[in-house]
Amino acid sequence: MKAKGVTGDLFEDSAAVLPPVESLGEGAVLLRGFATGHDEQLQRELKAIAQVAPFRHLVTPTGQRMSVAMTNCGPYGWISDRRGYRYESIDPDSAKPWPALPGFFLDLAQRAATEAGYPNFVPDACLINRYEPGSRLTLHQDKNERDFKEPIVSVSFGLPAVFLFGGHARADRPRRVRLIHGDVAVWGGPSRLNFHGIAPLADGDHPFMGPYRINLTLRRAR
Ligand code: MD6
Ligand code: FE
Repeated sequence: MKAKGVTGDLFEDSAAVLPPVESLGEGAVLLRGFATGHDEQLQRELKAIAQVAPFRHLVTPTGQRMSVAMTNCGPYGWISDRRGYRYESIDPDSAKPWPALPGFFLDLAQRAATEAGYPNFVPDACLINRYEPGSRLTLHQDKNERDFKEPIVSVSFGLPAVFLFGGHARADRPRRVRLIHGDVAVWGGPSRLNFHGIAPLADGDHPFMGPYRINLTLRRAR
């Protein structure tokens, strides 16, 4: 077993020893560490958004409470309730529009999409997922958007997670990809409708995010 210590822990979470760009399949790419170096700004933006549109646990159409807490920013927000999954321009909890998409999020998403080969990405929705240890997201496809030719940009912060990346059928055995603070996955083309999910989050305390993983998924909803 590897000795643990301050440097050992840092190296385990270091992007430097892994390829900075890795293909996850046709049209899907992982940009390791692409979103690092903006921690203070990220903290400010998340706090401001959560003040207007607090994180909440949505229920699925079958009435299950999701273990991941969610909110949104941008013109459209993804929601789930007894009536189904959909995008709405008004936050059902506050009856107000979702908070504006920070320029910082837009810029990050457009730079990542361009890097991945999608230079004309203009997101109009940003779902913000907050995981705590034990939270998970079961295998699903993202198909509430209008145009599946548009990619998705997914940004990970805080605690590490295991991203499950399957195929076009729910039964296809998913590969497991570790995502850490600052990693960005861009997802489109032939893998746009692949099943994917997040394995139950392990215990941990991130030096910046505390006991949470935050994921931003920026999409073109309409
Ligand atoms: C998450 N992500 O990483 C959940 N969907 O917390 C997703 O469900 C997802 O990362 C589509 C494309 C990329 C993703
Ligand atoms: Fe998804």
